[in-house]
Amino acid sequence: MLPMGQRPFLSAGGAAGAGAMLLCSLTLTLILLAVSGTKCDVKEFCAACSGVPGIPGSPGLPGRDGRDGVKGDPGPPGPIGPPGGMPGSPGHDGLIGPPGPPGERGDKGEPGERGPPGPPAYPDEELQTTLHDIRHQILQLMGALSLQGSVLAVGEKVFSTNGQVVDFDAIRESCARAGGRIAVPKSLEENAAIASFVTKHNTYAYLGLEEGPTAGDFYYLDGAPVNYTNWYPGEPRGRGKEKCVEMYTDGQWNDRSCLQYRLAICEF
Ligand SMILES: [Ca+2]
Repeated sequence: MLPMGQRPFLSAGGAAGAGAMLLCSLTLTLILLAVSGTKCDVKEFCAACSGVPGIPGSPGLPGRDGRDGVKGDPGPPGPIGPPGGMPGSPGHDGLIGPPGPPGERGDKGEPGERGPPGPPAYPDEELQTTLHDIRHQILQLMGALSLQGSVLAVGEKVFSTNGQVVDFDAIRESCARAGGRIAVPKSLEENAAIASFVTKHNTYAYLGLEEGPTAGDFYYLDGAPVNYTNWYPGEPRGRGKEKCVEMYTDGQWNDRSCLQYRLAICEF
């Protein structure tokens, strides 16, 4: 077989074009230089045979995304939104506050229902019976004495007379022996009760009063000053010589000697 480079040469002997003749001559020259051992300067060869520019290639595929950039600054606040949003749910109760000042006193309420009866003050039946009997006996005696006109009860006092007419000391002794003292009125009512005895017996009566060191000053037998008097007009005028006091039948008083005989009236 012949070398490939020899075929264009052999065909040149035919009817080839002028352009083909030029290209083939250049190729032949390169072949000859290579066979003969002559060094070929590539640079000189390339500069000499710069060809026609080729057709531009089609665009390549898009490249990969680059790395994320640096975070930018925050933007300005947006405009306030329109009102009318739904109200939120109620919050929790707060702490209990301090107690307030006391209120005004209210009106008095209606009385409650009566409670059940309590136990007796003295549950001792025997004692109760005794007290009942004593009360009954006292009422019996008061009734009997009142019928005789010798006892009068005024308030907490009981006045009584035995009808005897004796001097002051005898009356004082008789009353003390009976457990009482000679009667002395300390009010209008008591004076009237004593006066009723005096009127009934139609005689004067001594009262439980004594003249003190100063003439005209009379005291109760326990030394207390007199707080009620019913002197007859002008009395007392004994000027220290009438140490006792008698009651007239009209209930008025007169200072008098203690040695007269007067009705004995005691008080209990
Ligand atoms: Ca007198």
